[in-house]
Amino acid sequence: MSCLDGIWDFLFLGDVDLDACAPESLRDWTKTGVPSAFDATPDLAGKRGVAAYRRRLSIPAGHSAKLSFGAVSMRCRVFVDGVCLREHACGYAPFGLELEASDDSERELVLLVDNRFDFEHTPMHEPYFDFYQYGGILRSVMLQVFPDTKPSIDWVKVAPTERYRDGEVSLHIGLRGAVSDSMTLLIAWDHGNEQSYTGTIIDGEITLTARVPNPSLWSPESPLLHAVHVRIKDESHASGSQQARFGLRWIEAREGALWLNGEQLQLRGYNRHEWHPNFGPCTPPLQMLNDLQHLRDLGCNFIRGSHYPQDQRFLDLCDELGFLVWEENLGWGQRERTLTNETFRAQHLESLRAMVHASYNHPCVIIWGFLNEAGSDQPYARPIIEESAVELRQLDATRLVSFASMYALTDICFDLVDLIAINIYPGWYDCDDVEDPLALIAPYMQKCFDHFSSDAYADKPVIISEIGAEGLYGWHEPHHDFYTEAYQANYLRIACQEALEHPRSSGIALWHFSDARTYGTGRSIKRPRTFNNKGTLDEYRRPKLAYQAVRDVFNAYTS
Ligand code: ADA
Repeated sequence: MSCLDGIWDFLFLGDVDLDACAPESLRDWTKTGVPSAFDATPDLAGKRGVAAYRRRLSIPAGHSAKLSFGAVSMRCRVFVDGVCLREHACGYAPFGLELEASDDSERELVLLVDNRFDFEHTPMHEPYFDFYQYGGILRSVMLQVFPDTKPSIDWVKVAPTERYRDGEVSLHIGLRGAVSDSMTLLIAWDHGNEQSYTGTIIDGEITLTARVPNPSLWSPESPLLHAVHVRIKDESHASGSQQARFGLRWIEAREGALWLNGEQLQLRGYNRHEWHPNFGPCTPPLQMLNDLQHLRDLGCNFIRGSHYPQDQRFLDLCDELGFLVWEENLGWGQRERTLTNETFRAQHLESLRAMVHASYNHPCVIIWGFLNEAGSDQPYARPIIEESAVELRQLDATRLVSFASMYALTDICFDLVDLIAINIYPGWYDCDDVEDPLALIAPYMQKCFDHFSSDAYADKPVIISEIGAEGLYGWHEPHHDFYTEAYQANYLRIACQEALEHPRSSGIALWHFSDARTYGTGRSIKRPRTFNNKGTLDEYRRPKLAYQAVRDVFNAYTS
């Protein structure tokens, strides 16, 4: 597998018809970096339209190949040697493209990428979301070359079973090329000796139950990882073999609590947007690592990856450093028009499948989420929420399924998921005539937890999946009123204390890790600076007063 990230040819075409645009007619190319958001660069900041990306591909003649795109936003058409081979919509979902063998070893790859809002083609993206949606090749592009006709291994997925303590895993191996009914595979665990396994092929896939020798459990305190290498017996070519990294751990929701490896789990963490002013949504790995170091220092063990599938490099770091992750599909406040739209439903399900396929092996991911703050207090939302939960459980029965609700007390869909997750903002929104809004936090949280103490919800764990207040970096004044760092610090201190003390609570994810850009025009929420300023750190990761407040409370709960 090779990574195609680097400097590519680039051209911004602006307001042209994506479907009518032909790569061979394009002239006057310039350069850009991949991955990147073109509208996060100074030249094209805030621009919407079509951009073209181009580079050469070297694929040995007679070999087939697969291109994998981590994320291309929002809608794109992918051309190889002038022929459009793939269209894709939903900017954050990974997708792939098969390339047939050719006599020519040099090929040309062109992507036309459109970042204009267009409900007909890209109903998953809407301009009213509270985070800026960018355009471009946002994540890594990978190339895998395969021998053309010979059988080879496409992908390997590993899931711990209930006997994870003994090292038992179920291994799913996707095959390609000329495959028969069964096949013998050579499997090496943790770079040890190869063992032979024979499996039946069903729908191009072999599923085996196997045992990892010398198993070590993965946990936030001890994030030990295992590796598996799989190749087809009697096939010498290295290109058709695959390896995967995974962890042995077990997540459960029962008796109203969360359990990791059989021990009760309390989540302490943050929601995090993948965003930095210099890079937009394409933060480099070192920035990701810096963020995780802050989160570790804050005493966190949990990150809700809001509000779209995560960068694989970020999940790799979470695996290595021992953070638990909620990964969710793109969604923000959808209502009836969108949730009942057929294109939306199809893209939403396709992107759920892509997210699970891409992130399946990460032990850090314990929860699959979807449709943040959809209209889940209304009957029209039930079908898509049910459909999403069913689909996710079919794709992966080893993780929990949930959505973050803004209707703590009136939601009608909590029965459909494993974990109740509520986004609440007492003391921030809807408190116009209140003299001391901070005094609203504890009673409202109590009311929510009481609500979930009834028999109807008894078995389901409850977390606060969002809570927070805006604090403008550097804004101090004696009233300690809204938008001051002091108000935010007091707010978060109370919220953390209440959530971690209450017996009905399985944890809290604060809104938000660092300030992030939103919109200033149109149907947007008009926020100061056009930023969501609820970060505990500002956009350059400068800590606000809240940092120490949260750190004090969270660290008092670390074991
Ligand atoms: C919602 C939403 C977040 C953010 C937050 C806020 O809960 O899920 O994305 O917009 O509100 O700051 O109001």
